[in-house]
Amino acid sequence: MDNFLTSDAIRTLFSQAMSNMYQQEVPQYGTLTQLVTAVNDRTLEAHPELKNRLAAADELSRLSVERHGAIRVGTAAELSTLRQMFAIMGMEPVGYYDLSQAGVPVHSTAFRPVTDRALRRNPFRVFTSLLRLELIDDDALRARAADILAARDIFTPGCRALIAQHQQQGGLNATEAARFVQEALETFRWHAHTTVDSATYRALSQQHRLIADVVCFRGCHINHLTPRTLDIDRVQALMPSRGIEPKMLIEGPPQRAVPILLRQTSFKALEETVQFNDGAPGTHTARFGEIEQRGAALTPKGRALYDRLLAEAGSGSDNQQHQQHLSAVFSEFPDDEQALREQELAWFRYRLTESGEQQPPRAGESIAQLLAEGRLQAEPIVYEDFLPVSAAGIFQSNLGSESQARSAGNASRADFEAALGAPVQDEMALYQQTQQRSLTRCGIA
Ligand code: OOG
Ligand code: NI
Repeated sequence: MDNFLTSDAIRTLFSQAMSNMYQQEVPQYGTLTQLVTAVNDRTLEAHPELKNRLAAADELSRLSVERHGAIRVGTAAELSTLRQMFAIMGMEPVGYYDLSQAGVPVHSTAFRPVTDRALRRNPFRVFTSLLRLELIDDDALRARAADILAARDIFTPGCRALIAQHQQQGGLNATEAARFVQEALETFRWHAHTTVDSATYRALSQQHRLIADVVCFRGCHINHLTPRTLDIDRVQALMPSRGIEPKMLIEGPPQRAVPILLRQTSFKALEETVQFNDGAPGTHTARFGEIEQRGAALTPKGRALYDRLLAEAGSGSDNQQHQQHLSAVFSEFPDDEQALREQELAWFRYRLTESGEQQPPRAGESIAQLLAEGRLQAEPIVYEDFLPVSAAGIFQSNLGSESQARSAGNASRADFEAALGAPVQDEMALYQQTQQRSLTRCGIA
């Protein structure tokens, strides 16, 4: 009756609008997406079985929309309004990431769809960081930064009005949704004029380049978008041939027969000209492009093994060597689906095969037995979240080598949730529920 658009449809409009805006603002991102498409096409051609598998899972259409982005905000009020804005697009805060351990003065969550259906429609997520001003050790500068942030409004009046309207009427029709997307986009647009003079910018930047990035602008510019690649190693290797400078290392686990979690790499943030409000010209380095390749979501046990092996492997300064070393260290991590399942290292989605439909599971029959008889199929659940060590690596690669170690602030999830105005969801609980629901649907208790 109300003709409201679904939140999935609004999220898709929004991610498309963001992608268009960012490709215009950062042409090198457009070049990266072209390279990704070329490599994806080649990979699909070379691996027809992969193409069939993706087509069967209805993933081929999802391939080109598989994107995430990232933003950084300065105040609790900004974070809480963002939560309400993203809710309209079916994106909820999932997970808590403490990056202060890695010398980055922020903590973060991911706004993302949470249901199977919504993830299938469009998995677009936004990695959202809140600056921790309390980690600035200079009192006067901290107060100055807080004043500057208090004086700005990163949301347009139109955006605020549409958020309120959505909350009152429970949805937005097509016209309202289109306006909402346009208004919301303004929050993430780049501004080449800073809100501060050059001296203030320099002072904040000397504390930490990230602080200047969050505090000195009118909005919280989107700092990267991330398409999905089917062959991250190849895109990393080919970036220079397209005039793109990749970061040193691919983050995350090594290449495997059964991919796990998330592998990511990016090109280095570009140095862009800005104008300070005292008229002085300068440059600012914040925006880049990234690619991702996702694999199986791990159980707490699998994740503990991943974290241990990753720490053991350490990091390197040459990607090929690093990947070889990672592969050697990760030989301890089982690399076939059956082992991952039997050792409860990864989450799985179960479905009945045709013969399983004809001869449904009976009480007392085990999952292993049903799988062996070909009545049940198991498929790893895709990891939909982020990795703090990888995220820190991405941040660091854009902060230059001079980034100072922070007094390692304690993880402060309670502070973050207070600022957000809501708890963040536990990603492990979401995966566990997805697995459990699939078993229930198969008639397995
Ligand atoms: C976010 C960096 C983290 C990822 O994909 O892990 C990130 C940022 O630079 O604001 O995007
Ligand atoms: Ni990212």
